[in-house]
Amino acid sequence: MTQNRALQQWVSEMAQLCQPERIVWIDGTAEQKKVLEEEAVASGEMIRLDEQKWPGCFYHRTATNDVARTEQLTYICTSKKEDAGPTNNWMKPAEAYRQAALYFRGAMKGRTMYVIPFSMGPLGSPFSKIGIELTDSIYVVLNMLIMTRAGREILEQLGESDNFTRGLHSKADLDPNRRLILHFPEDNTIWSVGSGYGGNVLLGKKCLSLRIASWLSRREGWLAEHMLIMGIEDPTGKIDYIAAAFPSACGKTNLAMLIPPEHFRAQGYKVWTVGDDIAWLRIGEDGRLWAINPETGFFGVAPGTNAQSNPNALATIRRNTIFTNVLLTEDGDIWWEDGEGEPPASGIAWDGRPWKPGLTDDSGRPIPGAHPNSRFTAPIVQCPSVSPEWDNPRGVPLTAIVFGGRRSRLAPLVYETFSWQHGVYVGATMASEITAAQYGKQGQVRRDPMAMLPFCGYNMADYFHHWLNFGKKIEKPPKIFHVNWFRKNEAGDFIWPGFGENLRVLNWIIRRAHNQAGAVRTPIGFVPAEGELDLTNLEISGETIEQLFAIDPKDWQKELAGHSSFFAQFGDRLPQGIRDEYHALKERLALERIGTK
Ligand code: GTP
Ligand code: SPV
Ligand code: MN
Repeated sequence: MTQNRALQQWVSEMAQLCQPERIVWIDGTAEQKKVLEEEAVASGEMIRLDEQKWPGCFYHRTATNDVARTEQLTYICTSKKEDAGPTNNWMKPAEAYRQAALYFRGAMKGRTMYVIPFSMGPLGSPFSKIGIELTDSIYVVLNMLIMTRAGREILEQLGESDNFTRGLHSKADLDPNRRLILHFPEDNTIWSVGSGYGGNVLLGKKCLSLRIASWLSRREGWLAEHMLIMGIEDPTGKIDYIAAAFPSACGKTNLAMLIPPEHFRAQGYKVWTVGDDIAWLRIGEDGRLWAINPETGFFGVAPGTNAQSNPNALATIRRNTIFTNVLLTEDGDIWWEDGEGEPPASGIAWDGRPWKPGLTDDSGRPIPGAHPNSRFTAPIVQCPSVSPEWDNPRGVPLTAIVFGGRRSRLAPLVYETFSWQHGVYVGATMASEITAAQYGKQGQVRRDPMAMLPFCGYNMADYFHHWLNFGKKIEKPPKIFHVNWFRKNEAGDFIWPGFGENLRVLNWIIRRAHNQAGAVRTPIGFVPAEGELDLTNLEISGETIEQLFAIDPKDWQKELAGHSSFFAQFGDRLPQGIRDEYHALKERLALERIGTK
């Protein structure tokens, strides 16, 4: 399918290593997709769902030990350890290739190796990057066909160039002891072996569009970020775009598809979805910051998705969607916790075991039918709120950047940073409670700078430096904010209603960015002045609002100490701008009487 010698040679070398029975090139046609679906159903890799209820939809179950990204097996393999930095696992490239080759050798015997040419970003956009993924998983192929622009036209675009990311993936024997997710930024190469789960194996997503892209973006002068992109249209028809970085399973998909509360809808406010997970940011000729979503689909968290929380997601996944690790019923229907309707009387849980409502484990906790990190893969064009600009090769211009995390305490509902440099500091000190999207102790707070801890493909200190420098080059930089939808009361309940109501906060953010809203200065940033956050028709007490904006001096002193110990690991490499902001915050906390608002 190609005359590209570099590509041909690489495919043939990888085939020699993995020894597949045959090689199939993915051409992006509907006919080929249909054949692959039938093959996957015949082999049991996928189950076709009820055609009436779920047209064009499939079900897939991953191995029970393979249901989230495995950060402890994810490596950045650079010649020098310092280039990967203290927050990444590191291996010498030669050693990493050697070890993974042991697992890849002969791993595709009796299997087909699929060659997927794909583009992250619209074909021909200056933003875009081409990758080729070799994989022995039809599930991966079918997901990549939803998540990326894939097929013959990518090869035409590539021509004779050898400028493409080389991605090799094999499920091998799905043995967690023989599993590695390796990135070789110096070689523009990704090797993933022993897993079949999303973020580990859909190589265009986190591996290319964040880890490899972040490395490239530093050299080429742009930013690759773990951010949603959305447009907010006001009653006059003006659209403001924002990009927001929240850690995994902290609300990006939900915010990107938000439906305005009635009070705003009636006035004519609309929300437009551009992307829900990844943003590539470049400075435009007009001096503004422009963003594209390099993907073409959503790989979203299923549990919690219902008509109340996210009707747009629900409408998006009605057809042509792949469901992974949710609950399956005998008659080809599916269900998940906090989804639509009552749970079915019985079904098969994500782990393949029989399930019925009310099952509990030894300690009396309910056993979920769907895995908490179960997911849907659906085309963005099916989303009712998809922005007409979603695949504009120029991207969309940003009014604001928003950082946020899952903090039961500490961080107020929203605050505005004092400057780009302060904004970078706030991003760099982001923290969040661990969720089911990664293996680890759930609920524990960890630092997750810019939501990129697991995704930054180089030394995080250099990444902060790149952010600081980058800001100096933007003539009209977006303002930077921090939000927290997840504050809890003593009883452990969320005190902010969240979801659609989050528009109230975005509305203040946009008005602030245009100097049209009042604010009060606190040591950590600006918070909305009395009456500036539009709470019309929201049943929320004054006391709760006070709790939402409380800035507790004791908590913030502890937080400051946390910043300091987090930064210590970077030693001399930590940029001066970050040190300056640390001292400035320390001083503000010491000097100013803390006002709660
Ligand atoms: P990744 O795909 O892992 O990067 O996650 P994400 O950031 O897109 O998170 P997503 O929108 O899928 O939300 C994850 C979980 O957070 C779901 O269970 C949601 O129901 C919940 N959630 C999202 N927004 C809110 C909110 O405003 N308030 C509360 N309390 N929960 C929310
Ligand atoms: C995340 O964990 O941030 C995801 C899902 O978006 S995965 O693609 O698996 O990384
Ligand atoms: Mn994500």
